[in-house]
Parts: sequence; C-alpha cells; structure tokens
Amino acid sequence: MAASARSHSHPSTAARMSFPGDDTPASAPPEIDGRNWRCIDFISDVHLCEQQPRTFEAWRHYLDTTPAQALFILGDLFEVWVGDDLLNEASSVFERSCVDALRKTARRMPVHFMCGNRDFLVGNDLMQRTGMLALQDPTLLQTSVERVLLSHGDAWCLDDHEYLAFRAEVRSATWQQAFLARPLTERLALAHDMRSASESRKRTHTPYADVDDTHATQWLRRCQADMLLHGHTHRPATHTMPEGHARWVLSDWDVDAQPPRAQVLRWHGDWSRIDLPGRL
Ligand SMILES: [Mn+2]
Repeated sequence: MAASARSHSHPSTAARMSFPGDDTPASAPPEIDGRNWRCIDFISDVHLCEQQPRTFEAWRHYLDTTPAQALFILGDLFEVWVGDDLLNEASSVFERSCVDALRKTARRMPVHFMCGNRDFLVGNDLMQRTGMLALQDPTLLQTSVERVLLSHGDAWCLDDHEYLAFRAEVRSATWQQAFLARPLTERLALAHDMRSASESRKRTHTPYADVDDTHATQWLRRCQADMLLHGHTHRPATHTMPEGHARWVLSDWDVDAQPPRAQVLRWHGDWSRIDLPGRL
C-alpha cells in the first residue's frame, strides 16, 4: 500500500489512531515515498505539557526554524492526551498553542504524526485542526537512499508483559469509547494519577524493558528495511544489528534537565543528531 506523503489531506489514514492488529508482522506496513525530500526531521517523546513551558518554547522555536521538508513525530508528542474535546474548553490555552504551532508548520511541510503510549487518544479533530497526517505504527519510509521502518517502539518492548496487556486493552475501540464517554474532569484526574505513578516508578529506578532486537530484526527483514527508527525508551543510541541492520533510538525532550535534552534526528542524505538549542 503506497501512501502519498505529499498530500496534506489524507482521508484514508486520518482516522482514529488505534489500528487493531497493527503490531502483527503478517500485515505489511503502509509505505511513504520520501525520495524527493532532501531534508527530513524525526522527533519523538517531546512530552509537551503546561508544566514545562521552556520545553514547549524550544519545540516551537525548532518548528519555526527547521529547514526540513518533512517532519515525522514518532509518538509521545504530548505528555498526556485525554481526548480532543479538551480543545473546546476555554481553559485549554496550552493545548491550543500546540495546535497553532503544528498548524503553522503543517502549512510549510507535511507533518506526520504517530501516536505513542501517552497520546494514543489523539483523534480526528486534532488531526484536522493541525493538518497533520496520521501515521500507523509501524510505517515504512523510503528515502532516496534507504528504507526506514518507523515506530514509537512501545509495542516492541516484549519483556514488559504488564504494559503490553495494558496496551492491548487501551487500544481497543471498546475501551476508548468508554473512556472518552467519561467526563473530561474525570479523565484529567485519571491522567494525573497515571503520570504520578510513572514518575514514582522513575524515582525508584525500576528498569524499563527495551525494544526486542530479535523482533525488530524480523520486522526489518520482512519489510526489506535497512533500519528501525523509534522513540519511547528515552535511551538515544545507534545500535548495530544482525544482517547489516541498524536501530536508531530518538531522545526525549526536557529542556529543564541538566544537561538539557532537545534532540532532532535529521536525514539529509546522511544522518545527524542535532541538539537544541543550538545549530539548526
Ligand atoms: Mn512512549
């Protein structure tokens, strides 16, 4: 299936972003033809939230100044997303600023959005308001040089059984309909609880599972892809894998951390990691 990445309106993939069965190697991932792009940016795990205004400002500045011809956002753009109806609330000033920044960028270049485990409830309304193009997880990108498999990465952390069970549940249409039917205040409270649980897990240094290399290799072989590019684990690295494959892991963003983290992976015939704020 060829998905035109040049089109700014893409009705076939701009649906709600839960795709039952999207993790099975049996189904061929959609493919994007990026052979005409000379500069492509990849970011993930920006974790935008009102409590981190400096990270938001760095991200907005990046969007305004990047020379990329296409942008791929590989999940967890938002720290949490409890439903697009949030955008209709008078109090959602921060979320609307995010929409404005994305819309402005999507007028200049195709902006592709894949959801992560924090923002899987992004729906049609946000996509339409921003003009972003929905990406299935995984998706294949053909650049003029190589075939790149794109994923958020959470579905491939196979050792995290508890999370995978949770993921299967929350990605089901039944769960999502029931959750979205709850009052917004209730959903926001639940999201807050989930965030606190995740923060306390980080403080206790409970190790998180990593992407399973055997599984990743199977996918790369099946798709005849050269490399896997993903986020989620917050462990930026370039891994060499069997059969000449590679696994590139994106960094998360936190401008308030020491040292600050705000990294873009850029393809311009070759690959480079660009640490912001700094050179663009
Ligand atoms: Mn994630």
